[in-house]
Amino acid sequence: MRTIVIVSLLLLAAGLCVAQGNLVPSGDLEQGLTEGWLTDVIVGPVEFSIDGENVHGGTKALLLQMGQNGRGIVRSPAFAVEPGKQYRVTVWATAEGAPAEMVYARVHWWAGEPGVASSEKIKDDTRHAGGTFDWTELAATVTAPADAQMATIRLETGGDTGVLNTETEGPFWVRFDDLSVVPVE
Ligand SMILES: [Ca+2]
Repeated sequence: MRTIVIVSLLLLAAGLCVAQGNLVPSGDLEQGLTEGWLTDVIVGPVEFSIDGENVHGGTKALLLQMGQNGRGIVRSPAFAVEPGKQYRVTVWATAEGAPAEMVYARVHWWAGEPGVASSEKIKDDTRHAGGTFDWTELAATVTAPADAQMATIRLETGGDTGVLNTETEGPFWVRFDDLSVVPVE
């Protein structure tokens, strides 16, 4: 009887290990931009804040407020990935006056810990959104390249150098919440 109980507990533990949770630390933004999160102004002005007025889940969301033609990114802490493995990336966003197709999340794959000595690899985007829209799920299923060891997720309002000359009619804001990266089993 004892053997059966132990085997059952081991199977339960194995099942819990397989069902991994969100790989992004503080992806729900309830603790704000904790250690490892970075903000970057691509074209200013951009103000980054944690906002409790309009959220998708919990009581906090990330707010980016851009001046006309502004562009900003917020980068998640790095997390380990397995080469060749598929991951489901989702984030919720809402915006007012954003440029077309400029609101999305982007995966950066790294051959090591992100930094000066590491190499940045293929980039994959979630679905893009733009204009004025209520909370919308932006998602994609992505595959880690053969030499990827780590990944970061960038929440963007158009951080690509190729789109910097896109003009907006005026200031605009974008909120992000509930960023999640989960291995596809
Ligand atoms: Ca939240």
